[in-house]
Amino acid sequence: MKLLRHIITVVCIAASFVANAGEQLTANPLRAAEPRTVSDLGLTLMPIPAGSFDMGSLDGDGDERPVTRVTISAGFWMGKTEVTQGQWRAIMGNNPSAFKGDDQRPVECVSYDDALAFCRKLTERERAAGRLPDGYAYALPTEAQWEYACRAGTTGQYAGDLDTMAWYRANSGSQTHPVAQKQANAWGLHDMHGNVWEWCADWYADTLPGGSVRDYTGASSGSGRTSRGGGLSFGADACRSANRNRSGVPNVYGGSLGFRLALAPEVSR
Ligand SMILES: [Ca+2]
Ligand SMILES: [Ca+2]
Repeated sequence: MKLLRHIITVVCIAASFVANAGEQLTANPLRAAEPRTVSDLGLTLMPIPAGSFDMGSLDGDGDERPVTRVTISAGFWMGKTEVTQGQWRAIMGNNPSAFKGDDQRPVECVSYDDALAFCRKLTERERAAGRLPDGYAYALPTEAQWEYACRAGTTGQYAGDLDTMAWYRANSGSQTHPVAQKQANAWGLHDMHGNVWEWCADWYADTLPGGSVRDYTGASSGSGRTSRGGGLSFGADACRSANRNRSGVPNVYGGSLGFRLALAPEVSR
């Protein structure tokens, strides 16, 4: 009888493992850890695994608290670099940037709405070409996705040595630089610190929510969106992984504000 109970327990555990594995596959069909490319755009996206991290900081600005345990429930892809001027022109047919002269420089002088328009157009194009998995779309990353990807498993102020990784006030010469010249973080992402600030999808919230949150998406409404990572004319403090910035909408833009793509499960906002 004891043996039988033991066998039943083992079978039940095995069955639940198989069920969970199946569930996970359904929820996240793209968990294969391979980069994705859109070759005619020279666009590469790096795989970001599902997982949990501590969002925020105890020694930063007030809006970085309380430190919040965030679970990213589905793997996604994050642009290896900021969207470049060449990529922008290929999709939108113009180049609004202040710092021109090299198509590998990040696009800037784009508002939040401009960035969303780019995401929508690229999504339509790639979907029509059959290159997008069901339920996934190009989007701005949420703040949580952005910070998770920026940290790439690190818990300090930066994901490595700032001068090696970032163009910022101390070394940029007050201009943008072609993307991916500085060292990538552990997940292969360049210029998360510095070069241009990057729009995130969320409405800016004055504080983090605290506790444990699954797939945090910011405030439900507001008067500004968030941008992250610091930029060419800003100091080291602005470039910290946890630093948050409120940027106005819909028509705020500037020579130090650009964006990077996420390819993630589609959400309605
Ligand atoms: Ca950046
Ligand atoms: Ca701040």
